[in-house]
Amino acid sequence: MADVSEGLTPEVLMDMYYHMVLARVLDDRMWVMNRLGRAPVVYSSNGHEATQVASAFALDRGHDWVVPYYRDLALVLAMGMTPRDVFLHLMGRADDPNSGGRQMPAHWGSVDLKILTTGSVVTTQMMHAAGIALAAKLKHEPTVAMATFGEGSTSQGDFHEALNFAAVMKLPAIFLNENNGYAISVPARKQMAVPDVAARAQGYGIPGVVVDGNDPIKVFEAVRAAAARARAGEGPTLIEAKTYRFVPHSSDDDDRAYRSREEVAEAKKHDPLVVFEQELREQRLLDDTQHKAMLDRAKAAVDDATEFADTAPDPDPSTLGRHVYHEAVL
Ligand SMILES: Cc1ncc(C[n+]2csc(CCOP(=O)(O)OP(=O)(O)O)c2C)c(N)n1
Ligand SMILES: [Mg+2]
Repeated sequence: MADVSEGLTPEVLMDMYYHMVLARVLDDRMWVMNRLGRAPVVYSSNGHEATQVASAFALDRGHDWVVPYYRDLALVLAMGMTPRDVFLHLMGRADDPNSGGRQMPAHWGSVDLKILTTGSVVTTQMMHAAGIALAAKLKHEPTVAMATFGEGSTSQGDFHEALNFAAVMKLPAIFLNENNGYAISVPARKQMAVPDVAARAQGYGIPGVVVDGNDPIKVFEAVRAAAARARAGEGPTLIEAKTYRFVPHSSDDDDRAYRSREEVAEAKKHDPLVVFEQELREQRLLDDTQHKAMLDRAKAAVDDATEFADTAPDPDPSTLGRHVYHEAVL
């Protein structure tokens, strides 16, 4: 963090750090709820927080669209979703703003927050982002659409189609790859024959940028530059944020089957929360008292969300067919 970039005031840096801490604390609690049998499945942003929070902060939040995937807890929090919203969704409650308890956990969606609803089929979100960007271009609106996706998802045909279409049409889209090195148990080297996802941008005639996904400043700068390019009518950018997930793929996965504990311990030396905390301390923006206050604030928000969702009502079974069948059928 040699120089503080434009837009990254001390307040913004601290707010970014708070959202990273909040995501981690919330994520840890989701696992507890799963192991208690209170939440069916968990997909974590644990390890991806810098990439997700900084990319959201680099957008015009409330105006630009994000088209996320299941791993994007920290991203949706940074877009404005609350811990209560997340827990209502996790526990499938009637007031879940994502889907009224109808989608499985980690299927985000909010019209108000400009978060497009998440599909389970990976990489379709890239096409959806291209579609939103096309609509923005046709309507002459200064809107940017950002899709996020894992590196394993880049083996899908949708990756090619979305990048090619967006590039040819010069659409205001950002394709942000969260490269954590694994698609469940499959390492990236078995998934693609090039070391960098970003290298593929060349084939579509658009910029491809590799950034340290554990450094929120680097991610912020890359996404902000891509958003400016998109708004200037110059077309999409492919950004590859290299990061790591510290926990299994989901609460149904046992990662000991495919990666060593030593590898995970080594990766944790670059934990984005620790790296950013150290940077903020060096910049004298954070001290022990503030650090504790921030952790306490996050824990209080997560405690409140847990209790709130735990006692919230389930959806009314008579509404089961809503949005699926005509209601009169039931
Ligand atoms: C089209 C499709 N194929 C397979 C799956 C099953 N699946 C769910 S997540 C996943 C791995 C995706 O890995 P990656 O894109 O690297 O994202 P990560 O979970 O590592 O963030 C797979 C294969 C799916 N949901 N959709
Ligand atoms: Mg992956």
